[in-house]
Amino acid sequence: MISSNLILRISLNLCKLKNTIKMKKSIYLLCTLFLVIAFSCKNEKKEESTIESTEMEEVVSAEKASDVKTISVALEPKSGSAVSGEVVFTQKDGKVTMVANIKGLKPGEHAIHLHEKADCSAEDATSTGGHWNPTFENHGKWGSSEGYHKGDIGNITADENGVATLTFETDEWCIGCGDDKKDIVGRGIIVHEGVDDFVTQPTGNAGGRVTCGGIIE
Ligand SMILES: [Cu+2]
Ligand SMILES: [Zn+2]
Repeated sequence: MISSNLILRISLNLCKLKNTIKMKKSIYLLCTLFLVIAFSCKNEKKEESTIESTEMEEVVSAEKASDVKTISVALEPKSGSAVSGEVVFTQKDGKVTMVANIKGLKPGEHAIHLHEKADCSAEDATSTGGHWNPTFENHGKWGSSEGYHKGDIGNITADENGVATLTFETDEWCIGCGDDKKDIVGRGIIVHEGVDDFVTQPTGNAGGRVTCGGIIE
């Protein structure tokens, strides 16, 4: 690549040449052409750098404004099941959105909860402990006036192919904020064999634990 400065120098020299020798049409044209190229190159460079710095400013201010945090969790089969999936938690503007994609389920409803610990080591996932309940309330349906655990997400429905998806949003959770009553980091995601009845204490009588994932930063 020939730099614009070099082109500019060549064109200026050509212009001098034009003055010393008898004016020739071709030299005059070349001189003009080079000058035009040189100046347009310089202008392009200026525009490029202006666009780059504007884009960078926009990215920085967007990050500051929303402070987005994301954790992706892989679910592993438990209790001899073939249930697996992925759960993504995203914190933005003071809310956490959970998007779950689960496969290998029996068609129909299944309970889904956050349990106390991110430890999925046990074959039946009992190593995750009970429902995450930092506010010491009764088990119940999310939002119920009679109380609910902060891990009582509810039920998901698997289609005839055993696939279930869920989008759940709340401002009662956070990702890594350090507030024991809100922070989901260090908790476990459990999907059950059965349905949460929202009544039976303290489990919802949802049966075995068929898949497990730890929420770890
Ligand atoms: Cu559970
Ligand atoms: Zn519960």
